[in-house]
Amino acid sequence: MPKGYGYVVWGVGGLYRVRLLPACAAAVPKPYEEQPLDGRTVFARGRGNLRRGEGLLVGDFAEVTYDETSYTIQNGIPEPSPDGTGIVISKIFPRRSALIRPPMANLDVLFVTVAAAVPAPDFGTLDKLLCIAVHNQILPVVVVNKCDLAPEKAKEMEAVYRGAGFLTFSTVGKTGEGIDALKDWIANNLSGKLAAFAGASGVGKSTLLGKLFPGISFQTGDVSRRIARGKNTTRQIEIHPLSGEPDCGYIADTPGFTMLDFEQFDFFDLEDLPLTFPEFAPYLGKCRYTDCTHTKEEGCGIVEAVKTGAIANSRHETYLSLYQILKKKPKWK
Ligand SMILES: Nc1nc2c(ncn2[C@@H]2O[C@H](COP(=O)(O)OP(=O)(O)O)[C@@H](O)[C@H]2O)c(=O)[nH]1
Ligand SMILES: [Mg+2]
Ligand SMILES: [Zn+2]
Repeated sequence: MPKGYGYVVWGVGGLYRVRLLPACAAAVPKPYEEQPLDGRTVFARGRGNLRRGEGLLVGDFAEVTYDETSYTIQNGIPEPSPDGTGIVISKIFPRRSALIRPPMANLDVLFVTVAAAVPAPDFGTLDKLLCIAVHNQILPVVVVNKCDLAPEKAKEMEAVYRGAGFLTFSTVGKTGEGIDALKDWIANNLSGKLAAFAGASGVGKSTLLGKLFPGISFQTGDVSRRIARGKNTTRQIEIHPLSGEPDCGYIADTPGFTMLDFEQFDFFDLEDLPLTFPEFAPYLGKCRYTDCTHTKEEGCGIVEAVKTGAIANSRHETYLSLYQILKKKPKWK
């Protein structure tokens, strides 16, 4: 029976869509011989323990097995069955990352969007989201939008996050200023990868997505709002290929992943906290006390660095507040 490989790009109630890659795509395990449905996006159902849907996530890289009932030849071209008849997701490959909410596998890059003003930036939530990305091996990219509304503040934010080691872009979504640099980075760094935008409501995510990916029609309305309205809507996450190229990147249709979606989930334990602040790395292991909590100790390299300005005060403040939260978190899950 033919087998194909591709990304699960959509799923609802046990029915999925898989974008089957052509043989030349880098992600396809070799050796591989061309199959009738290569390059097509097909409906499919999960096999066995994948059937109930719990095992599969949008973003999964999957093996798909199909039989002769799964397509018909029309004008010499194999057309996949419109309802996924005969097409089964037979295997999922190990994930590069997995999030509980938003439920998504293999997210590689998270653009964390924040406005310089309107809404006023909430650094605690922004930093927490960056920690969650770092902890889950997802590359966070900071996008400071609405720079027109508060140029000085925007510069300051850019300095803080760039200084902390994050790739940082400044944009004015409304006019398109700064978009080209972001576009270039995306064009050069997302091949074969999956990216999403997150950020509080109103920071300009939809505006940016529209400018960055004019060919893709995203759903409107915030995911979190849809969750609030009805159940099971979280399954409607969709990932869009960025082009028709075999090794193209993908962008998740998440115009409204607000911070909240991530917040109660995918959190981590206290001992992991310092590791989620990239700018702490040079100091870790060098404090006077081996059990240093980096909150207020004498001889703490991190506390010292905050004093000299090498680490931004606002970042350390977030560290302190997350430290208090995680201290109360039970060790078991
Ligand atoms: N002044 C200014 N307004 C912006 C900018 N980007 C987006 N907006 C406006 O901010 C509002 C919210 O934008 P939207 O993209 O819907 O935000 P979302 O909720 O994050 O998707 C809209 O009225 C946009 O026109 C910007 O860079 N500067
Ligand atoms: Mg939006
Ligand atoms: Zn310390």
